Amino acid sequence: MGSPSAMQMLIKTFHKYSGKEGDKYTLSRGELKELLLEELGSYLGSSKDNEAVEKVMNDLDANNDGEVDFTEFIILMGALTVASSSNSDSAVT
Ligand SMILES: [Ca+2]
Ligand SMILES: [Ca+2]
Repeated sequence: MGSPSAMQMLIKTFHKYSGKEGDKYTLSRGELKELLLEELGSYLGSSKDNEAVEKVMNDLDANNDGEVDFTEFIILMGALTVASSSNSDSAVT
């Protein structure tokens, strides 16, 4: 079918935003916010505010360097997959 794998989608999405400023391979606070609002607006729902973004950022930034690297980003995607598994009928392996 030619549809990219979930992992390829993640990598593509990550790099679409991570390259905008500073380190090309990490998401700054601003880049993460943009990614969340553009790609995951439906997940954030009514909480599209700075506080929600800050919370996600703090949750994700495991090593507290102020940037979200790809490893940390994957953790978010894992959490979202778990959170949305109840209303999703697609199996990701
Ligand atoms: Ca960056
Ligand atoms: Ca980090």
